[in-house]
Amino acid sequence: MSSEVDHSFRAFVEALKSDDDLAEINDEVDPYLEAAAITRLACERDDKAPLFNNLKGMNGDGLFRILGAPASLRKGTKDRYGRLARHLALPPTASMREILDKMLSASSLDPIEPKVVETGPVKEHSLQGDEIDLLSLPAPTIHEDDGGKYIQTYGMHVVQSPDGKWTNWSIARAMVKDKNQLVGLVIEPQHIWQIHQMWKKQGKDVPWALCFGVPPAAIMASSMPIPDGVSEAGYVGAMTGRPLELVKCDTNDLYVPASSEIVFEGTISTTETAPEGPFGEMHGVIFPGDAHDQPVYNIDKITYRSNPILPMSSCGRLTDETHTMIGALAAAEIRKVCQQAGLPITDAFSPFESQVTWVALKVDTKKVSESKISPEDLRKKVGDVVFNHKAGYTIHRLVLVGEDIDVYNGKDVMWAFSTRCRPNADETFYEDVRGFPLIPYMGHGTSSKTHGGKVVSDALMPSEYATGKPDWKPADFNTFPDDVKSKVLAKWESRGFSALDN
Ligand code: 4VP
Repeated sequence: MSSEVDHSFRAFVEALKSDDDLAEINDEVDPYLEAAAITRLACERDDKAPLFNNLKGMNGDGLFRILGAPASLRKGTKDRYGRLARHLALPPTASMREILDKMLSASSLDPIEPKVVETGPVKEHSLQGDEIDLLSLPAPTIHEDDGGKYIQTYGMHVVQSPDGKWTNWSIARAMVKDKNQLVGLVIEPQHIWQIHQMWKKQGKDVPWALCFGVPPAAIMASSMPIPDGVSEAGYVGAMTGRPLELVKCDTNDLYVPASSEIVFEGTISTTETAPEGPFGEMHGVIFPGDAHDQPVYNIDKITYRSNPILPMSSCGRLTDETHTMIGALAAAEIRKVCQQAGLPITDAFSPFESQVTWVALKVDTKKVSESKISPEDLRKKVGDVVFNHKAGYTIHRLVLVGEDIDVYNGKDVMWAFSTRCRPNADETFYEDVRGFPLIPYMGHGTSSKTHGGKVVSDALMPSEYATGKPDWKPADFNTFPDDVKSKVLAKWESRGFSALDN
């Protein structure tokens, strides 16, 4: 690594430590629910990321430790997104807009292809054949009703199209099925599903690797719905400005980050399926007993560094990686897709308060008023673009908001939606588009599990369409006269109120 910045997962864990954002736990913790429960409470309280150094059942090489809540929130107002920022080597005070701009920056740059190196820390240890026994490793049980031990919540799957032109990196959940097998979700329209279909048509299993503890910029890209056919490795290289270092797998022709903590090498079956799930998911619930057949993953070899760390998302109710990453990164891609389609959208974010089922879109109301577009036409243009695009797959409500609304502030978005969007009259519904079956009202609701249930909700007021400006003033502190505000603020704390900067 010499004098260059170390982009490894291990360096990321060190950065959390130096930010005082790591709770190192050295007494023995049970991977059966206990580690997940600690992580869950940390997520629900925006507390530090727990690093479990002493897991019951670890093997002699320290296989493995667990880092919980790798990309959840911090308590502070100034460094709320510090853990995400550290994924991208940004200052911990980076705003969500700065984080998402960094993630989008690579979309307009030439890819920087990865560099192949001979070896790396991930090759320090290995297990093969009968030595592999996932049942004896401390794979976490994350929720009591989960269908299995979800060892894979934050690892990066590596698969390649049969022609070798597209190497896709993604996160998709998977649980332990047997000594050397996983079973996991491979669902349409995800890229891992698209590539699985290609191999299936050829009558072959999918060469596969699963890498835990990858460079954090890579896991961010793996969570983002970047366009079909774009390889995340080159995208990450462009984003960070330098090539990622990869090593070849020992048992197939795929390449994996050399600094990975743990790598599983093998295949995804295109013929064998097994019951998968249920799993306490990103929408904050689990339906006990709800298992479905999904492809089996076969593991031929495991390689790992000394004392490796398995990252884990104890996902569910707010706020964890499934919200900070799946929601936020879909919103970023939706912003880009809207802009590429020529729509007057300047910003996008998925409010946590919607359990990341909504995206608020900030509209350039000046442009809208100049164009004289009608509300109906604007809603339809936006809905047609987003709901027919893969980037909009997980999102069921788009809320159009004006310039006074900060889309990154859930209170602002809820205020606008609740008071400016008249139910039905200001909405355009979509029933003939792909829906997200994981949302409880889809997969376990009253109508189609896979289609519809989407809406564009217009929280722009008539004056914004006519003149580009509000014809109202908010009733809030900020709109008081400056001299009154200064007087109030000057004596705020001396009057016994809490400090203003938190
Ligand atoms: C982003 C899609 C998604 C699909 C499956 C899952 O378990 C979580 C998210």
